[in-house]
Amino acid sequence: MKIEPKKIIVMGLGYIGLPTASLLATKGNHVLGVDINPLTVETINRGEIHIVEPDLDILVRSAVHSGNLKAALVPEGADIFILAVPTPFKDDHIPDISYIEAATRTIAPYLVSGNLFILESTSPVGTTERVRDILEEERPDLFPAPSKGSNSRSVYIAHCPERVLPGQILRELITNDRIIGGINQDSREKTAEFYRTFVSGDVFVTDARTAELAKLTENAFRDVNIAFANELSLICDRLGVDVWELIELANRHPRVNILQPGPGVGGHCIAVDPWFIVDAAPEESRLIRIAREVNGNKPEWVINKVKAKAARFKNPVIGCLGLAFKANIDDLRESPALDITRKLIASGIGEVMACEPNVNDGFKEFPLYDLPRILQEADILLVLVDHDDFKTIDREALKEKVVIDTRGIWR
Ligand code: SAJ
Repeated sequence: MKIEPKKIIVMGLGYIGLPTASLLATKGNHVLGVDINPLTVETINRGEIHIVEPDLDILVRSAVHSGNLKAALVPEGADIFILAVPTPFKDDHIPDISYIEAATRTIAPYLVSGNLFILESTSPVGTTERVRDILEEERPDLFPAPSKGSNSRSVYIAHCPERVLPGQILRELITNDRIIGGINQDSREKTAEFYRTFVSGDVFVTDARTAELAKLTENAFRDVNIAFANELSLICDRLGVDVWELIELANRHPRVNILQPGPGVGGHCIAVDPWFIVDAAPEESRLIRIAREVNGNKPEWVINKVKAKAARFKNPVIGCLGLAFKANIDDLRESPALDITRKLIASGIGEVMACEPNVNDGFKEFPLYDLPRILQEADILLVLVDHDDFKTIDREALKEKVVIDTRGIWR
């Protein structure tokens, strides 16, 4: 079956919007990516990228050179509008959907009957309905009277949460199953039809609220499971048991699959999204809240470990290995490794030398050192990220050093 190319607007050219826009463009669609940052727009229009993700540079270059991907500061008329703007939280962990609201209002004047409006941003429950209400308020002409039935709306609105893993975005954009939460039956079907043009995974349809909560649930599930591993690491430390060996052995049980402890949970998703559930149902979300607290407190525990070891030295050199929020990426957002390193520097308990092989000259907050130099000079080595670069070092270099390995890579 030949698929008709569509004109598509993607609002927000970040870690989700840019790969999505580029992929859709390489499938023959005419895509305009819209971002409020002029530098981002200029960079993409040159066929370059402003974020690091494997193979994204190649995809963007080819999409821009084919003429199917352009970037701009303002949208225009199209068949399909996709929102991929951030949903951070405010103080007290209250979700901030203002970027979604603003992008919805920006798009409203360009909508015509038959358009598809898709919210991909991770969203608190009720956000898709809020989007519908904003569009109805801004464009009553597009929403026929209720007497004509709930399926007679002439703009189709759905939530289709992104689920891709940073580091594997391009593959997962195609292979992951997708959940479509339509505001009504027609919206579900139209949106599912569109995703089936470029997704090889299964596409499931449901209502908008279920789709919203499904995405939050996936990340809360992972957070709770990492919290279990992090709590075990504290218990093991107290009882003198090697947590890595313990988990390896327990995982030999056919129905046990414990995740790995670390210095805390970072990134812009797992450390954020569970709060959207807690905010919506605080009395019921006791386990989810506690898990967030367990993971949130882990950096402080690591810092106290380092302080206890440092007390044995006079002005020790502390080598912090890794700043990214997880292995083999350059992303520093909500990174516990960065948080710990900053606090160790501020504490003045010794000289801190940090190493992050995936970050280049752009990082100016404090000096970075290469791994051999740190291995030579540090009294205390603190492993914060399980980058491949750190795994292969000669164990001889660790002799005479105090090692605090929060990721268990040097066992
Ligand atoms: N982590 C551990 N131990 C583990 C696994 C992870 O400490 O066993 C830590 C990592 O080091 C990192 C944090 O958790 O600091 C999060 O890393 P991650 O790889 O678990 O997840 P993200 O944040 O990169 O991506 C998640 C994914 N969600 C799930 O796996 C349920 C991804 O599929 C989502 O699309 C993404 O959040 C998102 O955008 O919501």
